[in-house]
Amino acid sequence: MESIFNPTEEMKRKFNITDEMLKYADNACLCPYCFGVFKPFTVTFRIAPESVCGAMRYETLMSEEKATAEPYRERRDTQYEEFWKRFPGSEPSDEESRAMVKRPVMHMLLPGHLRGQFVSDNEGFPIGMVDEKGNRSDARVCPHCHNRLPLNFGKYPVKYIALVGITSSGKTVYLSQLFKNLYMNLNDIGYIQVDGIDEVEEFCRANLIRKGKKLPAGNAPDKLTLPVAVTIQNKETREIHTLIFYDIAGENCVNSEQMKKYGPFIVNSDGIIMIVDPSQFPELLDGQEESEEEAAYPGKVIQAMYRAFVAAKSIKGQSDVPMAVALSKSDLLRPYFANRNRNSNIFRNINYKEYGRKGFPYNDYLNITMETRMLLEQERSGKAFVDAVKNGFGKSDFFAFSALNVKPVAKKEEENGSVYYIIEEDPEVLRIEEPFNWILYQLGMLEKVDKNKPEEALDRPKGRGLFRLLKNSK
Ligand SMILES: Nc1nc2c(ncn2[C@@H]2O[C@H](COP(=O)(O)OP(=O)(O)OP(=O)(O)O)[C@@H](O)[C@H]2O)c(=O)[nH]1
Ligand SMILES: [Mg+2]
Ligand SMILES: [Zn+2]
Repeated sequence: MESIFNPTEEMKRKFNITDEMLKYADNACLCPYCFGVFKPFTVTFRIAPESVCGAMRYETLMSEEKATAEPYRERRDTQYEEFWKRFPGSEPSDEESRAMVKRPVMHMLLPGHLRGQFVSDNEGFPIGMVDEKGNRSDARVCPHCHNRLPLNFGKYPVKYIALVGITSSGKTVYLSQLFKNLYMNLNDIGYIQVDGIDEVEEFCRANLIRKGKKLPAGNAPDKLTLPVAVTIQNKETREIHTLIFYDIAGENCVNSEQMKKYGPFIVNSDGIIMIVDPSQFPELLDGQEESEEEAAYPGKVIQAMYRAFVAAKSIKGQSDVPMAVALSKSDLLRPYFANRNRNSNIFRNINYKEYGRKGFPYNDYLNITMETRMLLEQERSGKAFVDAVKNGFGKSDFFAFSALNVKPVAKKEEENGSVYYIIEEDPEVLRIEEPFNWILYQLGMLEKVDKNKPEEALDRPKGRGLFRLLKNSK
């Protein structure tokens, strides 16, 4: 299979591999589901629906015809089933996905498998194939777990971002609101979304945040929420990245048995947004929150993260994966501040107009990170938490946001008495984009900008070669 990266003229003809396509040949791809490694030419495809020989039709065929039809025969996909067996009830169950799974998987270049020719997009990236019956399929699947890959997956560098935090800390509400506002936020920082708009819409639809509607129910601990892929472009440097977001159920962030299963989604992350609930620091709520259960000790998640990153990867002492520690539900902190500092930045959104150019709003970040950290450090438990974060994660910082800016009201389901929450006013967001912007900044995808120096942008932490070249040539 290796030879394909240096294919003979005959192979190029046979598989329709153009020289233009070969520039993508060495892009390393890490499956967003199973984290198996592959490359754009070793990816597999589900054959086109028109090529599939249905089970009933197959039975009617003569034996010689059966031999020819066999590779195209509808079948069970054991590799796919094996993957989803680990996450009961999480398998995509819509009709389209169920039908798709029956279509045989085609390893284009492996001997003994179906053959076809690659089809590329207008830049030469192989996005599909045409089989020997002449039918085209764009359904690219991971060669290891056979899950459908996001559009263009592997064409651009991929960054994985996991959301972690205890149950009910606000991860799903956060992600839904972040996505809803993504388009505008990206514009504020000089980016544009080029792919994944449907995926983002689907997540927002499935986790609807609207006045008078039920807020999303908590994620079931055993469920794997499907990763959401978003492709974004920096308008200045033209660099494109695919981001993969994971919304991990709270229980799976603290329970060590579950961590074995969900650990890979965390360990393979390039950035972590760790959401902490103010109820984990009761002193911040000035006694207003009448929580029925004791919130998990805040150090519990950080301990689990430490085990996942530092201990599992045998790094001595510290992980350098950027971790944005974000205090959620900041609207609940209003009473606390009303008695102390009325002028906190926590309740003010970033004013991007104050910055002469687009990038990572650095002054805002300095203020908020200092304020949040001081807030947490006021009590001994918060101080211990901040120290634990800093001890395990060299690149970590503190943020505060509200994804609703209204207090949800608890209601009881008439039939079974189970509790759900609704909001009775239109939701607003407060600084939700900041932890996300900070991750982009840490990953070298965003340059910091200063309020006072609009002309001159400061250096990014990890300046990319291309970016430096562009800057120096100005
Ligand atoms: N006051 C306030 N409450 C919020 C906010 N965001 C979420 N909540 C409340 O917190 C609850 C839990 O939020 P989720 O986003 O479902 O929590 P989660 O972290 O995804 O929880 P699991 O899926 O169980 O891990 C919501 O139902 C709301 O009642 C906020 O910004 N302000
Ligand atoms: Mg959730
Ligand atoms: Zn896979």
